[in-house]
Amino acid sequence: MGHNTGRATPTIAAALCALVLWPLAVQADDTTAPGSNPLFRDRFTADPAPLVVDDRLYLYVGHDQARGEEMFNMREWLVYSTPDMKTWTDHGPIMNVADFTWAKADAWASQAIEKDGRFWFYTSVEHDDTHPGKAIGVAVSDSPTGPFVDAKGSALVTNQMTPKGDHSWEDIDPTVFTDDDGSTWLAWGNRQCYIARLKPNMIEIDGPITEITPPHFEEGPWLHKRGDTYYLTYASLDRATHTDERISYATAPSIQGPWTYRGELTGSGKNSFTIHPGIAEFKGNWYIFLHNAALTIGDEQGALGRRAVTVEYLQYNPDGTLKPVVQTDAGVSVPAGETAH
Ligand code: FUB
Repeated sequence: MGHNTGRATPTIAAALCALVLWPLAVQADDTTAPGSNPLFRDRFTADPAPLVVDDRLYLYVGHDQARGEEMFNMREWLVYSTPDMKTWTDHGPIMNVADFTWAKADAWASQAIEKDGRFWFYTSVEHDDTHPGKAIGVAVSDSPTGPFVDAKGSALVTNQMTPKGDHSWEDIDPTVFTDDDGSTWLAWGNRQCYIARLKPNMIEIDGPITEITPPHFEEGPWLHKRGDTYYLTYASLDRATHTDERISYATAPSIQGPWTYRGELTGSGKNSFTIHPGIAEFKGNWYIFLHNAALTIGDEQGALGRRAVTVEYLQYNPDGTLKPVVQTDAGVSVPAGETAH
């Protein structure tokens, strides 16, 4: 063996040591080990949004069926769940774009939360020609696995409600967060980032829509809180230096800000222009779900619309800032803190 070159005979201690370390090395290199990336390999998935309910973590994703030259072909959302971040149950589709009668295409990014015993699913779609452009819909279910039904019968946010933006896909990528006082907030956007409070009925905006666009904001905001600190994590694009999105974040002492930019958290997703964060604490660890385009299925290779969701540990410094995250093949198949890729 190459690593023994120069030694006449390995000692028994060295041999025992190698035997003890060998399973770890194999696990780190084994890209099929439970918890390794990408999480789901039989279809293309994007825009992961975790939700913890009791002792399971549910993961909502968009299903991309793009082929050939198509960029995206997303018509439905799927949900998976896990009790341990290693074994996943496929619960299938929870909703189709057609279930929003006023929408005509594009099952883009979403997030579900639980409130008052029901599950509320906020998502991005293309509105029909009565309100041209992207829009945000809200659906509801009594179960995290659906089925979800349109809760409002019309869009919660349309392109016309945010006149500042000069493009039609400004109103996408909702993130929803319930604060300690019980108020629930919706943030969203592309190029501009907005936040608004929701009424207790969860299907109407309550008060003003406020712009909170942090530096290099592109899309995909995600709100969460740890201790006294609020986090706004998002897909960023510094056009002066990068060609693909990365993840950046800001923090604040309250949901209403002020937000302080904290810099980049990740690099770009492999082969992918987009990247999209979803964050949750589950059974004592924090996780950040992302996507890249490293998966190949048959002839269909990773590309703009052929993405696959991944997960990494999310770790905090003592001052509450986030440790840089690297997208790895090993994912959470190895314990937190190990660096195997
Ligand atoms: O998956 C469609 C769109 O691409 C999402 O809404 C964005 O966040 C980006 O990931």
